[in-house]
Amino acid sequence: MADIAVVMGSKSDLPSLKGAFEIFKKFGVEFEARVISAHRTPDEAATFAKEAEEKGIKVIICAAGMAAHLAGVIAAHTTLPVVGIPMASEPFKAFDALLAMVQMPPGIPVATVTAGSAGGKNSALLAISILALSDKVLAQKLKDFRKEQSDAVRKADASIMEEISKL
Ligand code: RP5
Repeated sequence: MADIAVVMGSKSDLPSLKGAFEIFKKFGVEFEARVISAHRTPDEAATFAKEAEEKGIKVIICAAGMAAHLAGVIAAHTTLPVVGIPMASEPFKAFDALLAMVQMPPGIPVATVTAGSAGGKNSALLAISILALSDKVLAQKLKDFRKEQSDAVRKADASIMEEISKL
């Protein structure tokens, strides 16, 4: 049973989500991925959101670009936490999608992360931190992950002068 659902507005959004799926695999979190469009398949968007909680999903991540209504529409039909990732498109890059996601009217929140692949990775970590509130094993894995990151920076710090001397 999936704890986390990742919904993308188009299959063209998939490359930006690679980091999210890598994080889920690293943490051993069950997820499901769907392609559902707020505009092209609006009935599926509403049905998915209405049924998600009963299916056992705890967090929904939505990736969409352009007039990015997907996360807001999903959030309108469920009280589960919804995380939005703005996707880049022409001509405004991800700025249009960012505003569409972050500017939700009060009462229907969407936790919006940054655009693109960094947003994909952070959406996964944010969703896992929500699950970790009631899962001690996941909470420890998050702490271990942070330590791994810190150790990598310390390692880079220890060798940076030597690297520069070789330039
Ligand atoms: C949005 O429009 C999708 O999320 C995608 O980011 C963007 C373009 O979709 P495609 O034309 O590539 O299907 O709905």
